[in-house]
Amino acid sequence: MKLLVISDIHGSLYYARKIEEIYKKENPDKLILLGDLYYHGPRNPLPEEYNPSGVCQILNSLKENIIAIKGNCDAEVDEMISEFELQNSVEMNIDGKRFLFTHGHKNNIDNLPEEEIDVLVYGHFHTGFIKERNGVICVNAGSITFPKDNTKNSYLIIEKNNIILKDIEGNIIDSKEFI
Ligand SMILES: [Mn+2]
Repeated sequence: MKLLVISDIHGSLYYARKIEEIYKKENPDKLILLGDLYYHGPRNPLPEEYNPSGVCQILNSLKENIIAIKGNCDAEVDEMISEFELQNSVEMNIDGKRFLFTHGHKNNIDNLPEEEIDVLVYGHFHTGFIKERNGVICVNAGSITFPKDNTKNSYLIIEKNNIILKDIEGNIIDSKEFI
């Protein structure tokens, strides 16, 4: 199974179209969205082509294959316009490893979850990385729209026991094998 993981779109139609391109190129089985889909949020500037309903149209067109997590900028009304469910977090067994997908404002590398997991995957901080803490692989997908601290606009691929952090051109930034 191939997973494409994207976080923190924050209402940018420009980057939602990039997601469509990446989706076609990578051809994943599932697209996991880690939250902060539509609203730009009071801590961010307006993104390129701010158009929450346009972003929603693109995401709804991919709804069959979307697994979506709710971010701290995602409101009740966002759940109404989305034709897919927004969940608080999702646990998944991938190749025998326990993955927890979450937005990151509650659980992150500095606040590991109480559940026993092998890999924690989140966004929220807009800084893509792959690290390890207390035996847990901690992966931040970064933000497709608003990268911070000199990181790149990024996304993740999880496939064949590998977690790969890529920039939007598909160049590998970092990767980690999990066995
Ligand atoms: Mn957030």
